[in-house]
Amino acid sequence: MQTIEIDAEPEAITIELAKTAIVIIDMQRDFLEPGGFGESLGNDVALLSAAIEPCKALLRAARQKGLLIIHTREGHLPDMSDAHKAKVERGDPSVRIGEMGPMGRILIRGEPGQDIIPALYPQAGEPVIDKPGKGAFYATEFEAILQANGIADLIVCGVTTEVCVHTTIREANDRGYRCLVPGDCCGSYNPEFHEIGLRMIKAQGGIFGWVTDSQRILAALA
Ligand code: C5J
Repeated sequence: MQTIEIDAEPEAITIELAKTAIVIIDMQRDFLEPGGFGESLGNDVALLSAAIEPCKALLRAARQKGLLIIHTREGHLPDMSDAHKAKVERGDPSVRIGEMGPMGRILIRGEPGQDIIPALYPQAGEPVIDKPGKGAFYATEFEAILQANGIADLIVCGVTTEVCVHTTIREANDRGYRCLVPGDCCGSYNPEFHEIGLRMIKAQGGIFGWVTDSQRILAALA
């Protein structure tokens, strides 16, 4: 069983590759491309694109090493029975969840905008978790997949740092998973939230997990 040490803050972390999953959170067209959910909320979606190449490099190395790779997509059933009123009724009514946009109905499963961006598209066999919430655990099969694969540690990438990445690692931390977050593989519409979000994870001795970058993970995997 291969064990590697990855340089990180607040300290280096040693992981067993067979017990580690890469989790790519919500790298969806709805968040990263114009005309989707992210833009409908008034955000500059271009701010998230810096995370694409680091994620791509990490995915390439992880696939070579045979790590479990799990992708998530935020979104709702076409009848929106899994979308709380409190979530839907926010923002401009013409561009809310379920309304028609240039990439189909906003944040609805099966619509082009809800799918993962082509640059990071899942390969056959990689689980894709459709989640109605911000975290990957709520109302999904995520934890069952982790348990079935004997996963203890997560390397969590994706968008946005302070929303779905944070919610997922906080939930994972409470369930006993160690989370390592490569900051350059994450992104936010608000760069300040991204920076502070990363600082929050590693503060207080790593209260929610560890923070590193793709280069340090790639060096450890090489
Ligand atoms: C948001 C996410 N920000 N994937 N979703 O609504 O972070």
